[in-house]
Amino acid sequence: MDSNGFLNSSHKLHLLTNFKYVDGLLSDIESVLVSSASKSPFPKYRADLSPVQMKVIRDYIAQIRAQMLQVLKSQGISPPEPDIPATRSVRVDLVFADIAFDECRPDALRGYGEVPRSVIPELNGLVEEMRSLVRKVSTYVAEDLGEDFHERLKRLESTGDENELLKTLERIIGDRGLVEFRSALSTILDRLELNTFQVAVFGRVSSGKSSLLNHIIAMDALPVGVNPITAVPTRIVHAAEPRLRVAFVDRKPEIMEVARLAEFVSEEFNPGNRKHVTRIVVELPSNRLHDGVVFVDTPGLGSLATTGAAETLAYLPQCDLGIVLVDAGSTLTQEDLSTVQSLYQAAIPAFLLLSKADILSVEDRERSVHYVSQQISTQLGLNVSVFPVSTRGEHASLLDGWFEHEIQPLCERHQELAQQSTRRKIGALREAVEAALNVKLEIAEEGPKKDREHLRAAETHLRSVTGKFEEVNAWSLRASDEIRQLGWIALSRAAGEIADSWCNKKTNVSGAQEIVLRNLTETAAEGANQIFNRIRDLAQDLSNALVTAASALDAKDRPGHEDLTSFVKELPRFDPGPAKVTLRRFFLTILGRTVTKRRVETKLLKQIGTTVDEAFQRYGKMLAFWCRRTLTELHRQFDAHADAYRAQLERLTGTGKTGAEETDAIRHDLQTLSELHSIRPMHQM
Ligand SMILES: Nc1nc2c(ncn2[C@@H]2O[C@H](COP(=O)(O)OP(=O)(O)OP(=O)(O)O)[C@@H](O)[C@H]2O)c(=O)[nH]1
Ligand SMILES: [Mg+2]
Repeated sequence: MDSNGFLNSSHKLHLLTNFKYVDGLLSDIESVLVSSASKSPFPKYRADLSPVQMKVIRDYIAQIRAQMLQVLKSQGISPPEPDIPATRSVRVDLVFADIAFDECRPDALRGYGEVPRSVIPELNGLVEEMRSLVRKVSTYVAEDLGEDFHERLKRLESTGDENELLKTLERIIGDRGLVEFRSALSTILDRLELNTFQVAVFGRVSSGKSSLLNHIIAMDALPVGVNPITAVPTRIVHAAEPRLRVAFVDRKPEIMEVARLAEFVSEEFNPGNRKHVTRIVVELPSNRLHDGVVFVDTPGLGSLATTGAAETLAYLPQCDLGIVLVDAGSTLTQEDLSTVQSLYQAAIPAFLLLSKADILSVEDRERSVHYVSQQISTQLGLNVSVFPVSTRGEHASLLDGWFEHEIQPLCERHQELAQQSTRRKIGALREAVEAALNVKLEIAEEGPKKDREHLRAAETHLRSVTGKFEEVNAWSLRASDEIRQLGWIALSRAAGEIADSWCNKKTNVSGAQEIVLRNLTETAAEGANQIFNRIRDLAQDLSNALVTAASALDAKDRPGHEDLTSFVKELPRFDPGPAKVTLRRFFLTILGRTVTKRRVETKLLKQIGTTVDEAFQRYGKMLAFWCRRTLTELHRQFDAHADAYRAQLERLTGTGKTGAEETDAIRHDLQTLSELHSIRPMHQM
């Protein structure tokens, strides 16, 4: 200590170090106190402290801390600022939790002996459920907390009655820990916030999607170019000031200038979405965005497509109106047809635009429009409106005219429908929350259910089908990959059939062409049907499990039997490409079938080997997209019900206790909800 009564810097450091150590010990004691009150199933300490003792210990801890601070202050020592963000620490722990659950997979257990086959689906399901929960917490922590439900609701003041009920639901979900309803609430808020009528633009790479949207919003906001450009779906919405919102898988969303869009959206600066962007929203003060319209620019489809194409396909069923662009300078492909078909199957109205119409003469334009309409009608049996458009010079009036006459009126009408649909969703959420509260109350009053067997069975059933997702996903990706190699098998089959008929002197030249095409199509269809059946079976199993759970719980939002299978929609068509063969029957057929077959095979390989191989490669890729899209959609639809059922089942079969205070609070919540009569679910409207 110097003559002024102050310690030197080494003394101060020593003091600070020891105080920090003591504070660490006090934190340990605090965690002992917390743990004796915690609901951990693996408590470390026996709860031998009385509530009074705990309180007194806490008070002493507070006093020791206050005095340490006092001493430090008197010596002019300021405690250092913490530099580890709590969110980071929580997320690191969650990563380890995720790994630990993954280590419980049947595969990982094999090292300790064979796992009985009958247990595997349930075990897989258990791991899947646990990891999904861990991931949900992690995503929640990564979200910008400023973007929390509460804040979002505050910004939605104008939604009137619905807002009041939503606020109440948000509070109850938070207060009562009903985390299973967070995703439903989030979906409703998404819809309300975007107030959405989502008009999405689809089409092959470089068909002019981004240019079209730039013209509509009268701003060069989206990057355009000749190579594949757009890599991440981009939403464009109206706002008073221009700004860009980018959300990421692994960190908080960022707000920035619209000029930085290309850094996140383009294949050049964000190849394969390396920056892990989950959502891009461009806010612009454009007049055409006024009526709650959201335009969505999507990554291009087709053989040149980037990884973003899978995301485009996954997003497709969610839009309200689809615009499919076909470059006037190229021909209509199978891919274009299948995009139109997917929209139709998802009951989404579609327009087909012949883009870059400026490169065609007026007559050619008309001819092309006629040709495209006819192709769609003959190949898909659909009537889709086709319009020529352009973004160049005076030709842009085509695009403006189409937008004013076709799109604006639809947007206006749709707003009413969107509002009705949101009201129904809010009503359904309210019912589900009420059901959860009633169960909590029932358990508190009467204790856990006695006849738990059928509840447990429903729980196990749900878990086992959840486990099948992983299995079917891996299997179907492998199967679509195998289809890519089937080209030569199809040709070999065709060669065998041609050889047979030649040796029997039956087939003429045109017959060979027909045999080849039939074999190519049949081989592709066999592989594809296997995949289709397996995924449809899964959908059926999932539906059954949901129905079992719903009836065990006597739930009102019971899904129909057909519900999930209807998401397994028709497979993409196989397109053999220009597989034209010219074969002439030769006299060596007298040498027998084997020689003839080999000879035909060689000819086929030479003439169409590459084309066929490419066709199967392409088809395999399309099927892999289809599988991913279908399974993602199934998972989403399944979880929409299953999350709430699992939580209810767990409540009914678990050992959780509810205190008297909590019971009163639940009663009060139920009362508040019943007083808010303004929103009634669908079946009561
Ligand atoms: N002649 C003509 N060219 C156009 C028109 N619209 C777009 N282009 C050109 O077509 C190319 C591709 O345009 P983009 O708007 O980037 O196409 P995209 O469909 O968004 O492409 P991806 O994002 O890669 O899928 C660019 O070179 C544009 O200049 C048009 O109306 N007429
Ligand atoms: Mg683009």
